Amino acid sequence: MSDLDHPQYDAIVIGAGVAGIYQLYKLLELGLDATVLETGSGPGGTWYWNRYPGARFDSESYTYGYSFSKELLEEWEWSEHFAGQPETLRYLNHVVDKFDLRQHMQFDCQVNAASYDEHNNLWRLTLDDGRELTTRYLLAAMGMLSAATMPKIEGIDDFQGGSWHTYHWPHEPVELAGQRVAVIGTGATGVQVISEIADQVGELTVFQRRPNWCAPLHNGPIDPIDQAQIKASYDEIFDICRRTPGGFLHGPDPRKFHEVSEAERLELWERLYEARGFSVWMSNFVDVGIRPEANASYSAFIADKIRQRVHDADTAELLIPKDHGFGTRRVPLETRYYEAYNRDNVHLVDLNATPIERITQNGIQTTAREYQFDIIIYATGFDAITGAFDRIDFRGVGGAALRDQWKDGPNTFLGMQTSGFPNLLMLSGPLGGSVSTNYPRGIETAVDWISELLAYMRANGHERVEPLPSAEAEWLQRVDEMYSFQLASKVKSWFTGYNSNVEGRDRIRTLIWPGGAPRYREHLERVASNGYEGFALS
Ligand code: NA7
Repeated sequence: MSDLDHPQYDAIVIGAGVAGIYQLYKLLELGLDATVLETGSGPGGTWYWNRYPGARFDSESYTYGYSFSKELLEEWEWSEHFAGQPETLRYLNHVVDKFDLRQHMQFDCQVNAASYDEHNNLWRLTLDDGRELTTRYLLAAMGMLSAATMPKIEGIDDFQGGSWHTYHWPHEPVELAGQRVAVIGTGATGVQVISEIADQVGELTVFQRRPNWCAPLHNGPIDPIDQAQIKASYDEIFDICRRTPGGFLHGPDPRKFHEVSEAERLELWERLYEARGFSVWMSNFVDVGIRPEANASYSAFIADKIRQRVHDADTAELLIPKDHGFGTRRVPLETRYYEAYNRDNVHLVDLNATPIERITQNGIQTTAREYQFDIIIYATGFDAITGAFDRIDFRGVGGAALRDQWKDGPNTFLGMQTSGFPNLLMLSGPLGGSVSTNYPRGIETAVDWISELLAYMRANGHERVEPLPSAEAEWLQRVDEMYSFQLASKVKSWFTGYNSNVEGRDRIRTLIWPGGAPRYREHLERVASNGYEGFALS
């Protein structure tokens, strides 16, 4: 066969993050000729890029590592309950080297376009270095929060000091001591940065549009006794993660809000506020995310916690969300975040009262005044989940553009594939379960399922897989219906695909599977055991 009709690779994976690394491992295990293409100069994805001060897990470290290798679990020692970015990046590099994956990875290369050649049933990729590569299967592992978005504010390039989006934080050390620093954005990232640098910088000014409901992370070092305990209980840890909706160690309290007395409620809530990690969000009464009065009551409880921690009453009120209830957006976990505002060198600017007019040479001009800065940090978030797909010109059958297909909202079956794009398999695809779960737990599910699909196809002589539009429509309806019960579905956030800085993203979309990991896995298992019902295999 000529080069034109025979693909160079059996499989190309785009992205060398948590998903791409494990997917590559499985593809090689299947005996496929596979390569990974990665924009960064090394593996790690999220943990390669997000080098901003304070970047760390909100997942317990020992629930974030891969579960597929007992030897890896045994040899790796996390130093903290919630590891910082440098440690996680070291871990992912360790995995890559341990399983000899680096030789199958190509760094510093950006995929610009990928089009499906129907005649030859292969994908043609165009890279920014001018190369063209072909593959039978194309695995999208670009990450769910990898398309960083800058705010639409005039004058960003005029600023003479240092300024970065947190995702593009420099690899070289940044001198913060004594500097006048601005942070724009108070999502999970902004909250981590602010908490970390408040006592390092000269002056810190936070520009807040909407506050979020933040709660204590309760991080700490893992001592040798805990370390031994963790290693001895990995089976149990992963078993709990398999059973909880979010893939964490924290599952809901089965009781409903109205079933218990106020004293019992307060007892649970005080306990949750003192508990590690996402307990404060995920171990609550089952209906706090669904019933407005239950949610309002819990939100009032957390608001009082904020008032107790912030000395200045006006500042405390500004930090308490008024437009959404607790847990309806991503809950940032923090270490002394609210206490940062008690420091004399930390200032809060409410952008609703005084919006930013422009960035100037020297700083930020709001409707009230000009602020002078040495550094501006943009913690302004991402074009979530579909943004990474939009940045590559994916063309399916008949040259149809994926960007057009998903313009009014994505359609997929199980989050794994979208119709008209055969053999394009998505590891963190929209409407899928991996994007609403403790990421590596969701990713292992997706990678294992896709790998089994590829093995099945090979065993049955199939070389092309694509979802049926009917299965896709049913799936979207199911996801929509489930999501409509949740208070989060009405709130502007990256969960609902809202991003004021991106054309066409200034409205709510259905983006994630909301039914929890166990139920998602049931769907995957049912589809697979019925001979991949809902997919056309040929
Ligand atoms: P988020 O959670 O999307 O937060 C972005 C923040 O930036 C949020 O506070 C936004 O305010 C703010 N923002 C965005 N654009 C602007 C403009 N133009 N002006 C002022 N403020 C703005 O992103 P993160 O990086 O914090 O977190 C993303 C995920 O990464 C996180 O959930 C973790 O899972 C890891 P808004 O709320 O839109 O008013």
